Amino acid sequence: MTRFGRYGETVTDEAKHLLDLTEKHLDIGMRGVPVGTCRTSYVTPGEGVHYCGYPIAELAEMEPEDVVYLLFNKELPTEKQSLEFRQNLATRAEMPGDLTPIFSTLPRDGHPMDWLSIGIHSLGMMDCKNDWKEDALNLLARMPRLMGLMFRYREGRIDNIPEDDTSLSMVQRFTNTLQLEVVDQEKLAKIISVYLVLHMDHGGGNLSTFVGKAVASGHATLYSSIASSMNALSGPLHGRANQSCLEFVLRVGTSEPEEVEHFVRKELEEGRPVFGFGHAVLRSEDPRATVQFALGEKLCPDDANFKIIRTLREVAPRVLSENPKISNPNANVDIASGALLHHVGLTNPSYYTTFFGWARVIGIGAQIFDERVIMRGGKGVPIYRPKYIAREQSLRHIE
Ligand code: CMX
Repeated sequence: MTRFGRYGETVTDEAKHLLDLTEKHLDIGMRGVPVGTCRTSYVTPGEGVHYCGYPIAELAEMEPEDVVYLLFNKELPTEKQSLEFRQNLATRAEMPGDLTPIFSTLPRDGHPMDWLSIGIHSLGMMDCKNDWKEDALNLLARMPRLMGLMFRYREGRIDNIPEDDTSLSMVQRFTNTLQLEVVDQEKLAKIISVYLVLHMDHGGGNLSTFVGKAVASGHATLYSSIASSMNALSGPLHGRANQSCLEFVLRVGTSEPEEVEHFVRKELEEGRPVFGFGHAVLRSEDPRATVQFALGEKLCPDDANFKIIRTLREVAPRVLSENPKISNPNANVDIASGALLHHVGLTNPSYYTTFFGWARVIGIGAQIFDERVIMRGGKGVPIYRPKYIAREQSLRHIE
């Protein structure tokens, strides 16, 4: 019997309550219902996400390229493998065509996630190998340039865009294309690097990953599948929560504990969520939040927004704990990422989900590759077809 996970559960242990399916499992968005297996990552209530067995806190400061290698190869690279992998990515990085005619006609006030989805679709129309791994690696190698170009076209900064130096790291290629003037480039690179590693993967069943794998199961292209994932990620209940979180922090506007507590209580009284707190699976502070708080203490302890989230971290869990319905009153990943990005000059929260999307292209790409090429002895998972049970309305004309 296959054993997996640090706690040595068996696949059968995990799946056994499939046998106990009852009506209470229906019309709940499949929450918690096992439907497959995942080779890249899993989430535990105590330690959060693990990539290929490594708790995320152990990986956070690594180079993103090495973590990409881990997700695709299920082991960390040696120094030699790391170097060869970077060289390999560099050979894939050149854009397969010109995005100018596409990006110059998109509405600038359209949401950046819609731009990202269109950008990924466009890359797929320009060059698709119809090979799951090749396409996943090509796409992730082209993402830094795509992201940088997208920001520049949206902002109308289309003159003198630097050439893409493919020998640079993924993060440097993005910052090199973006050319933000006012910031400390080293800090910017560090914050994006940690952000990317923390957000690459989060188990198999989150909405965007599930959607990407479902679309791929019908043998749509890798690019169409991942563009669909990005559309799923753009929803305010999913990836766009990180945008809402910084908007929330900006609304708090003070780091004075009593005033913050007053603000939090008022939000709850008026039926609004306290953003950046709570989680569907975790039952302690998300280690991805802990890592970002530590990074903020190092890089920007006196930043006004960082001071707000530091106070929120002290105050909100205590207030939220007063409601016994709330399973986890602690900070989640979104509490800190916005404040850090804002500090280094990425001040428009509507962009934040695109960073999340950039990171997830990697984990979702690796999961699609596993499902299409590795699972079921190489046959791949069949086309998704869950069962919906007929309700009385759909049976109306049957006597
Ligand atoms: N503020 C206000 N109410 C909250 C809350 C919060 N931070 N966290 C939980 N609750 C409420 C839920 O809305 C739910 O209320 P109802 O029973 O009226 O529906 C109740 O407490 C129980 O919720 P739960 O079982 O503890 O958590 P859920 O799995 O239902 O929800 C989440 C998880 C993240 C949607 C929720 O905690 C929330 O809305 N948080 C604020 C928004 C946020 O920060 N989102 C980013 C999530 C990041 C991530 O997923 O990694």
